[in-house]
Amino acid sequence: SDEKRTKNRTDENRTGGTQASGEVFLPGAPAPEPPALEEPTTPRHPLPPKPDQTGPDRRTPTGAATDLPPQAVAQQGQYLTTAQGARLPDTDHSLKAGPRGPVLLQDHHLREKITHFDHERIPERVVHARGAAAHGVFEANGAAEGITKAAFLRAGVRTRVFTRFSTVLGSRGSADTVRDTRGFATKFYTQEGVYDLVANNIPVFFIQDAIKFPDVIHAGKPHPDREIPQAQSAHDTFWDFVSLHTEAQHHTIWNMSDRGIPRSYRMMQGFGVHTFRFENEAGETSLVKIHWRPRLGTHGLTWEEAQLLGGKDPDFHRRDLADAIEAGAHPQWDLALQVMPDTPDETFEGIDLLDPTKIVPEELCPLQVIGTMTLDANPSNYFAETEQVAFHPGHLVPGIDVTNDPLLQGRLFSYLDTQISRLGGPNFAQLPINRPHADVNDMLRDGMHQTAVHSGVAPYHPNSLDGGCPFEAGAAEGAFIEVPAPVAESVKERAKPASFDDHFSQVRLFYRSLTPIEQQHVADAYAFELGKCFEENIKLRQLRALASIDADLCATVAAALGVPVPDADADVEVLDLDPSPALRMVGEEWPIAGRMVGIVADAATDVAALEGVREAIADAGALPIVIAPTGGRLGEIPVQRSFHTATSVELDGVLVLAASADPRSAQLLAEAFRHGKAIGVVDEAVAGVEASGLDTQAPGVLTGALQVVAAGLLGLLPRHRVWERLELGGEPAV
Ligand code: HDE
Repeated sequence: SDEKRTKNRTDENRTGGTQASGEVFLPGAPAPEPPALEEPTTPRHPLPPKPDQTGPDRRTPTGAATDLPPQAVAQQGQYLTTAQGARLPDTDHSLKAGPRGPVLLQDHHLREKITHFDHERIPERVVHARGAAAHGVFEANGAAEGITKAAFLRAGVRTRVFTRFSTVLGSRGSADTVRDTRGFATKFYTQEGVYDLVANNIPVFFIQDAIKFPDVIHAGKPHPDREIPQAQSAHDTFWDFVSLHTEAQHHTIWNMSDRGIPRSYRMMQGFGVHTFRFENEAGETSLVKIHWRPRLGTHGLTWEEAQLLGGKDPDFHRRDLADAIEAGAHPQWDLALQVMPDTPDETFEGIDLLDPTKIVPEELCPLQVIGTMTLDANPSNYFAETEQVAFHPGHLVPGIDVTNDPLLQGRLFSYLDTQISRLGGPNFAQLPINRPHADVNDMLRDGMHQTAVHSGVAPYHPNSLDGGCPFEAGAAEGAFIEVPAPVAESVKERAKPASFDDHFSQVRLFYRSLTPIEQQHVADAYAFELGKCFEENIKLRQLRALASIDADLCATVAAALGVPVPDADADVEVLDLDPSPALRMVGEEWPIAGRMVGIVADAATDVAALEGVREAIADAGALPIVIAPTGGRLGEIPVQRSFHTATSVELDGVLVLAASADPRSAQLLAEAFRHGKAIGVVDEAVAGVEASGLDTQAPGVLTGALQVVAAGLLGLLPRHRVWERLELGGEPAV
């Protein structure tokens, strides 16, 4: 029955899934019958290994790090056993003195089962607790060869990767679509050891020194008395901190932009934040900022969409990633570098490269693409992989080294430290997801959860008893040797350089680089977040910071809060830097792979026309979703959403073949309209949808014959939204 279940899941969902129930079917696929779930009957042996339960080490073509058979990592075989392998006759009844009698302490199976269950949870991450991940491959194009000797960046080298996306503030069960920074951490299983790129979707950070990390996180986490609000920055402690601590203003304005509510993990940039030091074969070094560029573009949700999704589908981003991969729409990112000279002062165009609250605008230092990552496989087991993966910015390979950025230096300590408590000891590198694909020959021994059976008698260096093995490598053997970067002669002090002092010029640069609709969303976000604060002084202090950023922004937010516009702090000097158009998210066109188009139909719809339009949508790379008043089928075509389960917020466009007087249909269209979604209405349905209140004359609402409307709608999707409609005030301001 397991085999059957796996098969059902795979065959049907692979054809284009976007719904938990797996009710997504691309046209042309055989009309699926409701899956016949075989009732379990007689034990069979041996069952074939489940295809998706091999460890990550087996996903690499370059060799496994373990000899464990797949059966060892998942339940397999004929009969249920205890953890010791004894076969069990009954796992549903405790051993009792008579059927109603007291339960006997003697019942080992009961105690083993419950005890194991009692310890199933491990502590969640102190930050980035909520996440979703996928396996993939990174292929280098060789453009980095002159900059770094890292072997995995040589032309054509393919390296298996595992990427975990996350929110920062919320607990493990919190909603995906909250306003927050997103983590974007990638483990490269290179032949020179694991390289972790532990990035965020925002290129700057709240603080300039790691010693303040507990402060900013305590301020952002729920209030310690009531433990609310969950996964939100819209509360007093957060705004208290960032308004007092102005170096946080840059990161905060990025959070207030639509980047704080991404449309999808697949549509996020990633940034290494810090500057890294790369070294090439000749020993020449460069200072480098690292970027991930999504092939699908960088897109946000609207605020109302994010709110609706928080209730209707709190797993929206997790589902979106898993479904897209399962449907074959494998997301891709280009890895790109900003390469700057390694000068003694470690600055570029006046920007201190050790200051993690500063970007280097792409217009000043263009990106060079050095390879592409494709995420092509979902994890088989959330706990074993997504939960137990452990990233560390100190997992480096020859050719990539750190700088003295004081934030990065603190991170180098923090990750291993937190993982020892989260993963219960120092041996988590032996977990399948964390195992390097390079040979490991360490002299680390024993400790909690040691699973290796080390041989040899001399786990020390130097030794003669084990023949001196293992030996130290030199540069020629690919050793990781720190770049001998000079350290300035100085005195010990708790201080920061004057070049870290400008907390506002780049914040203004960010705001003034945005398009008007993006700026409006920023203002709306501040108005909402500060509106949720109770302390008047905190609001006023933050408004004063906004006054230094942009007077109009400050005035708009002050008006929404109903408080007077404060003067900017006369002591704060703000430069008018050139805007950076690269910071905008609006204005270009992007591939539509995995975009969802709802098709509203009913029993009277011409089934051949419906099938034709589904094919057209699928051929364009998007996913058609059939919506009808009830579940079931229209002809042979399965209905994927009924009016009960359909929601506008999962759709990127809506095509109406049949108008309905049902208020849920009207609501779906009204929301799609407010959120700037492309809408197509066939001639026969125009009167009906107008009667339900939709303005069919508005931008991005297309009417006409089915083929024309469908083609027009597909033509609008690459823009992400019909921005003109939002600019007309489609969505309520706050
Ligand atoms: Fe992290 N961060 N961080 N962080 N971080 C963690 O490590 C920390 C920072 C980032 O999916 C923790 O294993 C300090 C910047 C990601 O598993 C912890 C400082 C950036 C993830 C930690 C920072 C990040 C983490 C919690 C300031 C972007 C999730 C659990 C000095 C460049 C990784 C864990 C995953 C996780 C510490 C700042 C990215 C506590 C002290 C800047 C993507 O060690």
